[in-house]
Amino acid sequence: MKFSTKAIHIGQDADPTTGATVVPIYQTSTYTQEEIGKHKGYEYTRTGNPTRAALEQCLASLEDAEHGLAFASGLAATSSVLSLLRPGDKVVAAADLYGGTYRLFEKVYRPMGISFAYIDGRDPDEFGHAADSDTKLIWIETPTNPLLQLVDISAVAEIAKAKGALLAVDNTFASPYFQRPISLGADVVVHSTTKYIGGHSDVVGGAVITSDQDVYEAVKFYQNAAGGVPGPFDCWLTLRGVKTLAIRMRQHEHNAMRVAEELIKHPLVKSVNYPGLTEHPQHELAKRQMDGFGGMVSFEIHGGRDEANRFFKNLRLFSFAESLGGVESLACYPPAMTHGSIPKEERERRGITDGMIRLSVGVEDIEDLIADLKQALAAI
Ligand code: P1T
Repeated sequence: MKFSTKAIHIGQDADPTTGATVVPIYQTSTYTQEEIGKHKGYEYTRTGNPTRAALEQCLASLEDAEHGLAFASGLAATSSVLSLLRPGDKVVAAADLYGGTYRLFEKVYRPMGISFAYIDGRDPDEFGHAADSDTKLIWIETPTNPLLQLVDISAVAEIAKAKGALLAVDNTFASPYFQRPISLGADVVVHSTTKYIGGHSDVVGGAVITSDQDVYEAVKFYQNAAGGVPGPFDCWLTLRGVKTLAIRMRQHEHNAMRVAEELIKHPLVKSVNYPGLTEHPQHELAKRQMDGFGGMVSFEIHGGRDEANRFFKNLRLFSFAESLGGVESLACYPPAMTHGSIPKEERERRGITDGMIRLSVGVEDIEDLIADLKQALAAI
């Protein structure tokens, strides 16, 4: 079955009791059991819920994987993968990553005795150099947030295998429509389903997807034991979003490409990060490991915080907001927003300067979006 069909059908058979064509919202915390130890497969919604199960099956199939587990947020999903680690274990992570993930690593898991080494993910050899016998997990995003750098998933998967570490890929920016890391050798995929998968900026959620039975069982145990599960209505909203993922992603990409091409010509723009541009240093890798380039664009302006602020204040269509992946276009200022939890020196060392702007290009009419960006740049 092909992607768009799976998005609409997997996990979404007609409801066995009523025939409802659309998976119902099973808004119940508990299930009446027939006798001790005899029930219809569900006991308590933290442990399992049919609406959540539908979403989990659908997401697993979209990533060409065996198992999916849904969480209350992307960070809850990330945390469930980190729960596999024990004090003394080490994580090697590509340095460019969502600020909240960095905060979770540094402020929650490092004090618990896990160590984190950050390397330039663009060079696969760096993972090999940084990984030692304590390394249990390699963590990457690709494309990265916010610099749109790429990590070679197959190359890093081989290194992870040789070192006996798991490779986890945060696939939020690409979405499974454009990239399926498990097919490229990754062990675990994490999503903030808040973004492209939900697609309408109206629900927060996360997912862990894997074909590794041991990882699945450990993360499922954690999901039930720690309890960071999404409610049935949130699962239903996310599943509703998933149905149109393919057509939305195609339009996001089409619009992002046009935006990147316009920005790169603009005199006030210093540089543009978009994997679809032939100028992107990893454009060839993008073509190899992705089926498309996505809807995220970041760029640096000639100027700093004040100029960026004038740009944001003058936008009319793009909302100045955190998050990404919804149908509406958003503009964000990583140094103070998504990556504000990374100390300034560390942030700048990683290339997130005060002139950096990130766009989540939505699916509105492209001429309107370009006109909005041009008039806001003119106000700088
Ligand atoms: O917000 P939450 O659903 O918990 O997801 C966290 C997360 C994980 N991974 C990536 C790549 C992300 O971008 C995020 C959340 N990011 C934003 C809110 C943002 O604006 O970048």
